[in-house]
Amino acid sequence: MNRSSIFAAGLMFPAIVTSAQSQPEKPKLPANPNVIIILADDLGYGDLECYGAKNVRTPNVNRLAKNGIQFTNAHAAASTSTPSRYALLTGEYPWRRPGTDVAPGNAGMIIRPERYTMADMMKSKGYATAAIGKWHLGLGDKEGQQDWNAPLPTSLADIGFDYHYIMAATADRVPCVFIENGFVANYDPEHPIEVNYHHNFPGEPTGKDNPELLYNQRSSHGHDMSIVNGIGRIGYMKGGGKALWKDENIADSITDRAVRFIDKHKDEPFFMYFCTNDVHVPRFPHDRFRGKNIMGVRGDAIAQFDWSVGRIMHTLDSLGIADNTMIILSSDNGPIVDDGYDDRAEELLNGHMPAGPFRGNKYSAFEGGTMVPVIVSWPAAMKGGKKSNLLMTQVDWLASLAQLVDARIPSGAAPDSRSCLGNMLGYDTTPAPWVIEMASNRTLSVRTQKWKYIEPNDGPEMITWGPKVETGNRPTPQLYDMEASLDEQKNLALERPEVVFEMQNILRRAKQK
Ligand code: NG6
Ligand code: CA
Repeated sequence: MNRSSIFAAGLMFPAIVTSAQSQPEKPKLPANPNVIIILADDLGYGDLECYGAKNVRTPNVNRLAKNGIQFTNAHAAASTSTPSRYALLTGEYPWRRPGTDVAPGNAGMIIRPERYTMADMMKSKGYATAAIGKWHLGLGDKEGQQDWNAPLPTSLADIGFDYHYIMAATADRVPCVFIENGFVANYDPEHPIEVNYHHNFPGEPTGKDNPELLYNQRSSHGHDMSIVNGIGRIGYMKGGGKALWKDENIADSITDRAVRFIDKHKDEPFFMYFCTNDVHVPRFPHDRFRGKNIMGVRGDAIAQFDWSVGRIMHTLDSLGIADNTMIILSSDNGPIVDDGYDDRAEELLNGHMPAGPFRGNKYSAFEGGTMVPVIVSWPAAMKGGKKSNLLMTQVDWLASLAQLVDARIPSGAAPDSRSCLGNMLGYDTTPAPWVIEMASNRTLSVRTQKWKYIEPNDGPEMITWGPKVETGNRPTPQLYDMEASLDEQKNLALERPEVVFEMQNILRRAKQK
């Protein structure tokens, strides 16, 4: 069996929603459900048991899928974090906006305070709002100008989040501290924090000069600047003291804050944007998970992610609010195995395929870059246990939630977002007409339910700076029939020029908008 047919077989499920079926009836929706977005980091389409993973158990996510609809053709807007999250929260494609590429930990706010966000929208309807976990969209007014020893002048409160407990960027980027409501959590005045992405601070060790200090994890590429917790990072930082995170406790810290937020707001509608650090590098799960999975720390991190999901579900259950809570579970971009640390993830895959049947990975223009797991569950409003192959993009979630809570989006805001609420809840089987995906080098692709078009790009076919990943770059147009095969191997551009033309038109018109 080839890759596609193994996965096609693994995807057999009792009820498959396709665009060919007649429209199910629109249910009467209960008012004001709580909404939780659970966004994993670098979790691949093939990384969950309910999506065919064999080497790792994900019982909590499986249960969520049983309660809801599991989407098999849903896309992040970009194959890296910052642009993908930008699109999800603003409803604007990231390629319209310069400065949305993978951000350093001292980036200024990429979503400017005046911009309308999903959180603003939920807040406008009286929801209590929170962002917890990975942020990666900048803080403060200007790159490199933040004073990390004082409250930040601009942060998530300026874009609609009442409560926020976040990591500024990624676990592999400084500053390695949590920031709670705009100020370093657990701030240690004895150890003032300084951050610089260009120069080290005199006398501070680095992974490059002091590899003997990398006692927790060594780098395979990059990650050779400041050392925190025995792990080399991107960027230089000094100080932090008690405020520095311990990587093994990140999942516990953020999940605790999520549980507390839910508990505090159990009697009013709330919106929580919960972003895990799992399964991004450095993968350094808690001892409870460590050493349990045959795939090593990457498998342990998937199990830890599943645990976080389980704690949130359990909290909702025990407070009696699970029924009227809509959970949307997904990932910010496709998976990657070696992303710069020597954690043996590659040699221990044991046949596991993080991107499932799709070609490419995080960073790619191929589908593996942006095809993500998406599960939507809301027990009070939908029947569970379905799969749906309807084309979907995370860009459309802002307008979908606006429809859900009956919010008016101000004109000009969320320009690319079109409601797909009916798809998400299973009462509308008309898929998105097209979605656009952006690779890490900003190459654009267009997907329709059937076709995938990748615009020509002269760059190298493999990433040259570390990860072993196919970029998807080719100097001529690529066109793949995704209904014939999921693996993007057979380029039909020369055989089907009329389809190429149509896909190019979609892209041209979208760019002109
Ligand atoms: C890359 C990092 C990688 C990861 C990525 C962003 C190196 C060598 N690699 O530059 O480890 O941090 O950026 O990932 O530094 S993302 O999921 O947040 O987009
Ligand atoms: Ca990511």
